[in-house]
Amino acid sequence: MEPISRNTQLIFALDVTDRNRAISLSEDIAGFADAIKIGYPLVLACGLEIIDAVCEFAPVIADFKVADIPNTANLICTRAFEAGASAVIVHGFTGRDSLLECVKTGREYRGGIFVVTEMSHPGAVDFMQQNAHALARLAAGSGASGVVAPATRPDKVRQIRSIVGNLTIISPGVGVQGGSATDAIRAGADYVIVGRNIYNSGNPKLEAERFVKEIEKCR
Ligand code: NUP
Repeated sequence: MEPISRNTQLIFALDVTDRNRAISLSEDIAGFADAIKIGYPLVLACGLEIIDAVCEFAPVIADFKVADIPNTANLICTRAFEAGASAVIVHGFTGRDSLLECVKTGREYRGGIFVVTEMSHPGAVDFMQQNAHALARLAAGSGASGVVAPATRPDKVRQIRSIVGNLTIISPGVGVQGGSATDAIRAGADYVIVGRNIYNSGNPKLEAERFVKEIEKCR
């Protein structure tokens, strides 16, 4: 089962820390995004309950980049799904046992698990890049729903697509980080993740719509 359904191919990264702003942005962007990604900045500021509040507008992906022993990974994923998340982002570098525990927890909640391969920032070349293909292979054999791959390096998205087959690829790094939404989609991403370019713009709704129209041109 797909944790989110493909329509606009845009995932909105809601990295603000004020509850009212988070809710009003969710309301504004809901019609343009297939999911809203919530991470530590918002959850640490407002509590886990914010997931349930945002779920009212769009499916929520909890970007907790889980990286722990299997038991703790299970406890973290369980909290995220219990709070209403449709999917959780986890790291794969902790190894097969931890990842399989996340996937098992996801199945129990009929939720998705996305595995980080290579991150989008420059520092990803220090350690992650050398292992990105192995992480993609691990994800492909784990039963995870998909992977996270860098829009800042469309060539890597293409390589990761060839490894993961029809697994879902979600791709951050568009806009402020330098990546292009259309390049990432053309390289094989199913969804692009956009945060600052939308929520820091003067008109977030219009900016989200602009991204959706840009992505549409790739179809
Ligand atoms: O490799 C990754 N790069 C990345 O930017 C993996 C991520 N999960 N992210 C997240 O995507 C990052 O934490 C932020 O929430 C979002 C990108 O935001 P922005 O650069 O569009 O503001």
